[in-house]
Amino acid sequence: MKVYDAASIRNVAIVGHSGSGKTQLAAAILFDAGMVNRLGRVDDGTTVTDFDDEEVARKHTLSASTAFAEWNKTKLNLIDTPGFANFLSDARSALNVADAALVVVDAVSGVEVQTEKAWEMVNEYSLPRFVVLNRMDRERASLERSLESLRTAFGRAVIPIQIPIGEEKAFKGVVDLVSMKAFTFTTDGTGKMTEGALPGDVAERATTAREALVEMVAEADEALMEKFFEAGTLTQEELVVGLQKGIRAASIFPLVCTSGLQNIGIQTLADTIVTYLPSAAERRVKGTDPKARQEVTKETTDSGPYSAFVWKTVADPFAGRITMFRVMTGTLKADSTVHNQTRGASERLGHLILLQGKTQVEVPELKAGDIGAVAKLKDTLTGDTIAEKDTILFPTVKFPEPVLSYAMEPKSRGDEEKISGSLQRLQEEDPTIRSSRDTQTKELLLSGQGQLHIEVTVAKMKRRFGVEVNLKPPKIPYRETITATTEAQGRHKKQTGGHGQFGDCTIKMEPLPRGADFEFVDDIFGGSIPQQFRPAVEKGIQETRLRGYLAGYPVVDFRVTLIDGKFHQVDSNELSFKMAGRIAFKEAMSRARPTILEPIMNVEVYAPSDFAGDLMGDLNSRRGRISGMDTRGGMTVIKAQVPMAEMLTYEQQITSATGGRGSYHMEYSHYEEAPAVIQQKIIAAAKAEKGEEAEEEV
Ligand SMILES: Nc1nc2c(ncn2[C@@H]2O[C@H](COP(=O)(O)OP(=O)(O)OP(=O)(O)O)[C@@H](O)[C@H]2O)c(=O)[nH]1
Ligand SMILES: [Mg+2]
Repeated sequence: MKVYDAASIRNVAIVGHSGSGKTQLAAAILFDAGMVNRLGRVDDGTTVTDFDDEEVARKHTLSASTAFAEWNKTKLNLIDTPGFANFLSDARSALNVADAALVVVDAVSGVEVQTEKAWEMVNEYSLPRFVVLNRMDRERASLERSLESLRTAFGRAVIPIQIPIGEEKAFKGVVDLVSMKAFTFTTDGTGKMTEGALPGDVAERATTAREALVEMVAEADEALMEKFFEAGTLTQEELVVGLQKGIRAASIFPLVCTSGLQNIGIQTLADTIVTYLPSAAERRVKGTDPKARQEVTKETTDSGPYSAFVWKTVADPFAGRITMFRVMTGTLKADSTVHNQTRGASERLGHLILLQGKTQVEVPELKAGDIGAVAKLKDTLTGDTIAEKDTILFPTVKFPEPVLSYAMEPKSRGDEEKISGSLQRLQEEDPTIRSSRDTQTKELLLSGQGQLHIEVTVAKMKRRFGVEVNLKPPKIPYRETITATTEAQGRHKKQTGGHGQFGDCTIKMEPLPRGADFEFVDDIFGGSIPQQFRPAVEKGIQETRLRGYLAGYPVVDFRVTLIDGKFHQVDSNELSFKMAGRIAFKEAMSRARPTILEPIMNVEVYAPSDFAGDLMGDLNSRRGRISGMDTRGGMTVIKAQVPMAEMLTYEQQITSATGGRGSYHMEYSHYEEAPAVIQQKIIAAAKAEKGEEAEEEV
């Protein structure tokens, strides 16, 4: 593969709702460009970009991947991204290193939930974009209806620069409204294209559509507007230039028509990418000067200091770590040593590679604007800047916090270490998962963006690292506390033969505010307990309080004051006072009106306003307290505080209630006393579990 410079590179992220045909489109472009010798199909698991076992098995993209094609002397770097909500942060990472986006829309469904989310993300990065109206060959596919939904969602700047020839099953090509030429394709998947004059039945529609396009382009540019008024129309050249400008200014979103599966309209799409979308050279590279701590802007040129941004990492059990980056400035050379500016470490680059899905193609160097990869870096992770020392640092990407956790149980005993090892590797490639040990429940937790995300992570663990776990909803980390002040005495005494044991203490126990945990105050006046034994009383209480009183959860937010006690010259020792502490604690608890605390979450629900009523009703039934409501556009944000225990099944609920249009986020807020009925259930469950454990031990 030849090395390209920025002016002849187009970096394009393919985004959109799941199932709109992004992966299939990439497959068709790669086939038409001769990069692969057969047209890969998602349904056969033969596409370039869905190569991971999980992707093949599920027929969905779960992770962004890159491919490249040579088209009209230009290198197209295509980044295929997932459409599923759980994996959208990967689309964001891809957009971060792309110079333009193809927003793929299903011609039958029109705009869908993730189309809107993808669009918002493309806005975040202010990228020029095309709408690719795909699956035009399907029954009930319609340009008119889709355009209506697109314009409702994204405004009238969405405008066709092609119209289809033939409908549904008979879809066989497109009219390019700029050149007013017809391109028809064979339907055997080979993509053989014939260029010709307009068929009679579409000529009229094409003329009307072209007029609308010309007007839109003229509107977006003053100089063109004048020409348009003078001449009554625009020349083809003027139209091309006007479109190029309008696309860059995000004032025009051109729409093209395709069928990725039938390989129709794909070559015309590739032409459009080359003609209209910005080259990598147009990007202004932004970062901070690490020394001056000031923002710097640079041109994308291959001379001068090198810099690259790491946008993704893949944990391959065989090839090791694969680091994917975009060269931002300068030139990276194979077999050289580079500097990781983020970590202040040096890294040895081995082979530089281009990734055609999973296939690695070696190149001697990569120039500014290109996207490539390198294997086996030691310290470099996603978000890092590789750059000549102290020249530039790129902003890191913020990944979303996990919204859902499951508890993991190893299928075979002793696999814990393998689990954490493989999770650590997977975390490198997916910064949106977290694993942790709950200090209280002792469970190993896996947290992620949703149920599917967690399931896929577990499946990857099994396939790649051979580690199997069972998933179950996590235990709720309840706590116990007291509500009344009491005093109690604890006496431990054993005097049967030989050396005896004796310890005696009196404590005062009082409630403290939430979050205060546990305090121990030594308030003994005089020597009723010798100094050296007093810490033993505290130790005894500490150990017991962590084992709980009502249902086995730690007792928190109380103070114990040691006020009195007795000791024996010979029989008293540390152990005796520890025991005395325990007894006093239990005695005090029995009268301190203990109660159970449950964790409360701050929840934010985001959904189309039509669902607001239902969702609030549902939150109420989950013992939630609505604390605020806000509308943005057609969307409503509901804020509420809801007990964690009621949120375990929320993902399924919100997905089914809103047809996948709603999403939510939650984080821990505080602990609160659980209602009496709930407490009874918690206590009963704890007893049942204890019974089981006892049985197991037998
Ligand atoms: N009829 C028809 N089917 C298509 C077309 N493009 C894709 N498909 C089918 O639609 C399904 C989804 O296609 P994909 O390419 O996997 O869609 P995607 O957008 O990549 O989906 P995610 O990876 O989940 O985001 C597959 O069964 C494809 O065969 C098309 O142009 N026409
Ligand atoms: Mg896909």
